[in-house]
Amino acid sequence: MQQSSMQSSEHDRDQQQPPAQPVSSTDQPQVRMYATAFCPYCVRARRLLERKGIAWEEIAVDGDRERFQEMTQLANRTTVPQIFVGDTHVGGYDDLAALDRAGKLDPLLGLG
Ligand SMILES: N[C@@H](CCC(=O)N[C@@H](CS)C(=O)NCC(=O)O)C(=O)O
Repeated sequence: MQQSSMQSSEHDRDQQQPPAQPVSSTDQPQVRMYATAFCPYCVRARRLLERKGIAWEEIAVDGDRERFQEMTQLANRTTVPQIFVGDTHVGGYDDLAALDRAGKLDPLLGLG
């Protein structure tokens, strides 16, 4: 499977591994997605972000209680995915897709 996101976890941080891909360019706000590996909404969100051709930071909350709590505090929601663009909390996949349908996602991502 092609991986276009950077997995972030305690293990990665301990290993001091460089990101697999650039997290953001100068023109684009940082995109962060709290997610689990196989949840269908996370898969859909990844596909949408891939279609946009952007890089994002993925924060794996599978079995990571601290990261999951961090997500619920930041998003005030307990479902995955939770997506942030810069300081803006977009929400889950449905919110991301709705923003795209409304033509508001590209400007938020600094595209076009
Ligand atoms: N409307 C939400 C649905 C997200 C959702 O239901 N995610 C599932 C995993 S695919 C989940 O977190 N379930 C746990 C729960 O409902 O507490 C979205 O589009 O992101």
